[in-house]
Amino acid sequence: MITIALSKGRIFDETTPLLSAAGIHALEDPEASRKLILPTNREDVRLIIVRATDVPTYVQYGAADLGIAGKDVLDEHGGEGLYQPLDLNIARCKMMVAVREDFDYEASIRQGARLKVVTKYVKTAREHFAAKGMHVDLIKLYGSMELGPLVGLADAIVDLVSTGGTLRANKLKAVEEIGAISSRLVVNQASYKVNRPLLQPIIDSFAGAIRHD
Ligand code: PRT
Ligand code: MG
Repeated sequence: MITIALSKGRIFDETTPLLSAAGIHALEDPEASRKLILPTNREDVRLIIVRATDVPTYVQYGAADLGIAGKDVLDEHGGEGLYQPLDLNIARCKMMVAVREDFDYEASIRQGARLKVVTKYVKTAREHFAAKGMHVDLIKLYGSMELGPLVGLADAIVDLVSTGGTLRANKLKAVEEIGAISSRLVVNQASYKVNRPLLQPIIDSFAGAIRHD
């Protein structure tokens, strides 16, 4: 039995065509079902629905053979025990630094100000500012980072941006790009060795269905 770990929402939606290419179809819609284990048309393949940030953990410990997770999530996890054969080019966005529209980020850097930064991506943020030689105080949040600068919790946020609509709606502006983000296929390294005859055709089908645009 092959177990594939996925999160609901954009990753599930954008993975559906890749699964189809491998001849795998979920028998239930995860948005409608409360089931956490979804059977598929293939008796030897099941899907498990987990939080996006938990996907690498399920795969690392072998509770799932395959998983699909954002580069943002994998960078924070560290990727231990994971083989990452494919960039699936789905759920694309950018990791950005953003501040209030009325905040002069460049000037405060020039003045050597010690910025307060809220983020759910503490490792990514720490590495980014360290590489720039900036001293910042990082404050970990679990969501709605955009609120931080509006209520005086922080000067800046490190978060994902896709359309930019959330920043605009909250009178924030992006001031620095940390990197491009997309979702990757991750494979449990031990499972890959043992189950390669079953896994490789799925990986190859995914590879053939990646959209390069
Ligand atoms: O939402 P939940 O708390 O359950 O978990 P999650 O946010 O970890 O999962 P989900 O499904 O929202 O995101 C899964 C993956 O999608 C992330 O790990 C990213 O790799 C990828 N992704 C792509 C995004 C976005 N685009 C994105 N725009 N994840 C989050 N966002 C958020 C962003 O954090 C911000 O709050 O959307 C908002 C900005 O969007 P725009 O379009 O307004 O710019
Ligand atoms: Mg989300």
